[in-house]
Amino acid sequence: MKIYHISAECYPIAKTGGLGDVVGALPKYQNLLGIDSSVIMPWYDKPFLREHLGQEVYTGQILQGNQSYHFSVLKLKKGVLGFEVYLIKIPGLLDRQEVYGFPDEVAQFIAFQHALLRWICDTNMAPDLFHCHDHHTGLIPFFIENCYDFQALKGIPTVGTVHNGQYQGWMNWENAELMPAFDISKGGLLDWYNTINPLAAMIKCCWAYNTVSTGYLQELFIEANGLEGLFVSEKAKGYGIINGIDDDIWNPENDPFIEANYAAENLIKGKQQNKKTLCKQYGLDFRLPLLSFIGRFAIEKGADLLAPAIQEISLKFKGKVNVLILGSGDSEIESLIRQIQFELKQNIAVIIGYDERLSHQIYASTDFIIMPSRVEPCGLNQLYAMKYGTIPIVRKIGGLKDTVVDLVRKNPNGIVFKEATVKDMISGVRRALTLYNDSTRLNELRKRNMGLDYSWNNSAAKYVQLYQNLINRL
Ligand code: NHF
Repeated sequence: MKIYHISAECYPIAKTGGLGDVVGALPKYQNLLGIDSSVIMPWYDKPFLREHLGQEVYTGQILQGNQSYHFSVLKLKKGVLGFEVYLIKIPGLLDRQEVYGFPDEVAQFIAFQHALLRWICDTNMAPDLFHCHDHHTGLIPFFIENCYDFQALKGIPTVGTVHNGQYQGWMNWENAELMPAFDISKGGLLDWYNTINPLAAMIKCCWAYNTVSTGYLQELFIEANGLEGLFVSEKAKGYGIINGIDDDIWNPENDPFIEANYAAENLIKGKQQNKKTLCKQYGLDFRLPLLSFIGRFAIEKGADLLAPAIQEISLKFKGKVNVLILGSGDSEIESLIRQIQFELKQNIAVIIGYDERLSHQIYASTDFIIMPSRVEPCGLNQLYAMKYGTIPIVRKIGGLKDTVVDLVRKNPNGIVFKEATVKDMISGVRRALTLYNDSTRLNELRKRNMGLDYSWNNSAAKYVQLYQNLINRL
């Protein structure tokens, strides 16, 4: 079985969030199950690629409106990632350092999808199934069925994974001109309320869609940034498959980024040593409980609640807890967090930016990870946290609800609070501090969390089963 994952991100080549982690791990675990799973992604001007790029496998040309673009398909050197990666390089469009945020993003992702299908058609490289990730690749199921140039691919099954339904890739109808010629009578499949909506097109045209947790799937039926009706009407082909974590990268026993490696047997000593180093680096007293947030400063992640919650923590639990924040994003949220740091000075560390190495060090050192998300399709941070013997404090939503079991329930692994409000966050923190003072229970929980299996093994097999079912339908 030959599968192509099509994605804008793939760790460690390019990652801005969880999508990169998933696409950087899932194909590897699927190959271990005996299928042939590879990734097709845009080429970026990144150091990792300069170092590991192999040969060019194809050159071609596409037309966008009146503009013609040459493109090439490059392959990553064999054996670098445990799966093949093909990179689409289009000088003038897909040749930049950053993944997102350009004014011509619409043209970039249309060209990416167009070029990769052109190459596959021309080289008889057709897979048994296309697995598309998020709206950047959402036009593929439509293109292969309705574009005159891709008739050879018609009828190949497609799976569309929704990692985040908030972003849909909306574009106005003038952009249809940038697409490869398609059967205009099928144009309605691209449309959602008079705009081209690639995520909607993906849901309408793919053979099956899934979200990255069952909890999130249920939530999308009620609230999906305008697409809830569509998710409901296509419910029969919708699945929830929880993400896993890549144990080769996220494992305190051999993580090269952390000061002291540790396993469940010596977790107290190991975490303690890592915590001492991290706290020293940021001027925090390591004897106090450490509460951390890692992630994007976005409303969706509840990051706007951090500054007022820290304020409240400093009043209610003055000198009793340290808070550490690593993240970047919304500039308003960022400045509120900086301001609170400036005002408090004590018991707080803020690192603005994205730092993969530091994030590993935080999971290994911190006592608690807090996630006050308003929307959380799966959430990976709580899974990384557990793997490092850290206790997650999460809002009861999406994948967090599916993976974190509160202290009062059977087989707990964390603390769950109900609403994305400062009040509920504080009650979670209060319970965390009580737990911290009960070291026997705390260590029991930490140990249990380290033993939980959130690896990709189960979920990779679920996807393979889904592929098989779709292929069998042919
Ligand atoms: O885990 C990867 C990630 C999810 O909850 C996460 C999110 C984006 O918001 O599937 O995608």
